[in-house]
Amino acid sequence: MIFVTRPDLPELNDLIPYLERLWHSRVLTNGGEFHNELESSLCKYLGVKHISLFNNATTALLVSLKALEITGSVITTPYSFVATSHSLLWNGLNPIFVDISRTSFNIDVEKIENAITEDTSCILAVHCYGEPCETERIASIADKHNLKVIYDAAHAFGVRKNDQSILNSGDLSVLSFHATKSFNTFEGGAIISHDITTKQKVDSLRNFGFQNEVTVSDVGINGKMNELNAIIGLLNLDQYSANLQKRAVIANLYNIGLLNINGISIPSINLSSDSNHSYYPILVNSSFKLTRDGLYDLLKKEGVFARQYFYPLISSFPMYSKYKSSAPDNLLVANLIANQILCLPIYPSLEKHNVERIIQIIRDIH
Ligand code: T4K
Repeated sequence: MIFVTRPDLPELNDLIPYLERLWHSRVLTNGGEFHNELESSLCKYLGVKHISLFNNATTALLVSLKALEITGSVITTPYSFVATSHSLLWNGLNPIFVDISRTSFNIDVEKIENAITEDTSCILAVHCYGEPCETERIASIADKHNLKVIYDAAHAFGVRKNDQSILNSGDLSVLSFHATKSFNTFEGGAIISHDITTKQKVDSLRNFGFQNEVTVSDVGINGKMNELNAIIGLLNLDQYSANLQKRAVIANLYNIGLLNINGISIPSINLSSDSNHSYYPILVNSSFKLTRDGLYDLLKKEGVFARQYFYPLISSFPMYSKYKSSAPDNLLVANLIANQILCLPIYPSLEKHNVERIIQIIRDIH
């Protein structure tokens, strides 16, 4: 079986000296040496000021909303992993879904202002598949309406725009280091903040709300990353650039192999030289010989497990469908894309002959 992704792993031999140090120190979590080293290495690698590591991105999303004291309703996208919107409900906030762009699959900036209500306090946008949102335009809307901006950057590790890390946009950004992501710590995540006061608040919320040994100042959570995950992160960071090259080679093979197939379109993120190639989405439209689901099934029969990220839309899950903004006629593009999307396998150890086989299966149908 070829899966949509396979995690990058460090060499076992490289892991052993770290494990020996860990066993010797017996500092397993709560801000140990590997955790702190990973925070500073990531700041340097990503080009950001402050990073707070988390046990996963979902907890980091919960904390980001809490840290900015978001209230009322939040403008967001229905085209994401369900954790994006779940973070709102966990904070007692109401999602307002806005349709997405046909080309980037990110929130459609043209439609944000119309969706803002009196109790809107924040925009929670997603850099979907690592494609940067229109951050300048979102910033000017947010300034005009006095809104905070949080970016769910779960897919956007290492992505840069205008020679700057995309993570420097908005008030906070959240990364995921889940096993399926282009940079992984098995499970993990992070919040990027731009000033030390915000980082300290995030760090305290990540640790139950403790200010010091005897003072708890807020309803925090246990969101800490442990030392084992941090070690995996340090080792995976060493090989990230080499792995990115391998992903780019695979994306290029698909880009060439899937060119000019009637009914298959290749979104711009796959063609961008700034992409981190964490996903390889294609759109299967009605001029293709099979439906999207038909192609998914056929690939599966051939041992290729592609994924329909993101179908169904978040807005169609029962806990979200009751919101007014979930109405399909408010989310026409998102519904269209969700029905056509298919993410093909992409990961550094995916062999060339397997990529060629996937391309051939699709070409043969054509
Ligand atoms: N925001 C956005 C925009 C996100 O996409 C996500 C997560 C989050 C927030 C929340 O981040 P975390 O709290 O997870 O840090 C996966 C991931 O679980 C999830 O992290 C990810 N997005 C989402 C898009 O995909 P599944 O249920 O589709 O993954 P799963 O377990 O089916 O794995 C996919 C394939 O990867 C498998 O078929 C085989 C392969 N795989 C997976 C794992 C876990 C492996 O080979 N080894 C592994 O250990 O959700």
